[in-house]
Amino acid sequence: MPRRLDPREVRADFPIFSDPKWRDLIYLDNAATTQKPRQVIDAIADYYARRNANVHRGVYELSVEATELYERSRKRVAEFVKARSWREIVFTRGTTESINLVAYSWALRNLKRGDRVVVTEMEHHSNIVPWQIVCGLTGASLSYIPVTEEGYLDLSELDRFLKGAKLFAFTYASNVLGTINPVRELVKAAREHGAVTVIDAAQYVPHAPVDVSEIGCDFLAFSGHKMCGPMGIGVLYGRSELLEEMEPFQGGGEMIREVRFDGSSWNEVPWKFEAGTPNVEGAVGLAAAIDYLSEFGMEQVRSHELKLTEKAMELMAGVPKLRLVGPENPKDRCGLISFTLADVHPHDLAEFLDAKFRIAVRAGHHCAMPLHTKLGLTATTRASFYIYNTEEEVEVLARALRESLTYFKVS
Ligand code: C6P
Repeated sequence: MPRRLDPREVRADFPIFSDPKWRDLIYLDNAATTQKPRQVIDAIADYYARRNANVHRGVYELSVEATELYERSRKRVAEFVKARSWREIVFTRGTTESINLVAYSWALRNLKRGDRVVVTEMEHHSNIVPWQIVCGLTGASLSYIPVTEEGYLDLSELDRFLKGAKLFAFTYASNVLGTINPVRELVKAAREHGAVTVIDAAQYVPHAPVDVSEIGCDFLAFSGHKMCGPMGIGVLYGRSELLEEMEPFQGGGEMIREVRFDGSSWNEVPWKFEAGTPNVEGAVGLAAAIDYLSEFGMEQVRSHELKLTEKAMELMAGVPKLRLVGPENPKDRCGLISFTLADVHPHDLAEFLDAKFRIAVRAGHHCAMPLHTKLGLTATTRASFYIYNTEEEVEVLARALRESLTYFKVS
């Protein structure tokens, strides 16, 4: 039986919410990074206190145990996203590095002048800039599937976009619009056109069940720190056949089988892509985060966030001069809401919410400048939810937004 997700009980697991300085904090910046439960903090402390050694190197017991712990974490991640094998899981520093790994190890070697890469207009910079760089180096071109006014991908010309495309990279859920994309449909279309698929799942894996084998994508990237895990650890899921044929991303220790003065050969997958001493602490912390989230089950995580999103959208619709961006139907969103309030600058609004109500939200372009340009905005304010957020916090947010109108003298 999964543990019941009662946000008040969940909060007790997160030391930051009982810290005297932050006890009254309303933390609504979970799309940027989530807070960490004691279970994750303890797992990391335990690793350093009792199990720390370099991995894959020592023959002594402590190093063997550290290696087992690191590799067990990989298996836990594989299970969590339903990969066919733990060999399909590469540890990286985060979503950004995972996408760059595909850009440099796959795209740079497989693209040539005249080839086409397709992304969408709702991508985070991490899923645009690596492709711009690789297209610049190879002479391939980059095209963008448009976003509709309602905040969905305009798929009316999907076939035209994908005709002759070599690679299709898209986000599972937008970090600005909240839109959850129809990934199965997108992967199916890409496959019909022979394009390799890369899914940026930074805003989805932390919030709902994911089954990479069923989705059928070639690559999928996410970050540990957005799902109760530590910073500096992320994951690239890659289909075995592709990882096998790819060249390494970086060179150094760990990723080699043999090094000679006249050349080197590579280690097996996935270690071929993990040059240097890996982030063992991060992998251990991520596995602890997965264990923690699994106590509730990702279905429950999703339904809790959906409930908060529905309530927030309903209450925010009643705030004059507040404009939500993204789909009107909360079911089409992950648990985040970006908005503008009259012509109040999002940074001023975020500062006011923090100073007066202790509400932490993000303001700015959220590393999605092209999307903001498309929306005709320079910045938005964003509230994003997680398992420890309550309906009362959503009510305070709505009340605070109403008071902002008076404070900023919006008429
Ligand atoms: N978005 C946000 O506040 P990293 O930094 O590598 O862990 O994740 C990058 C990234 C990639 N894709 C999407 C959809 C993302 O949302 C993010 C991170 C944070 O929206 C920080 S900019």
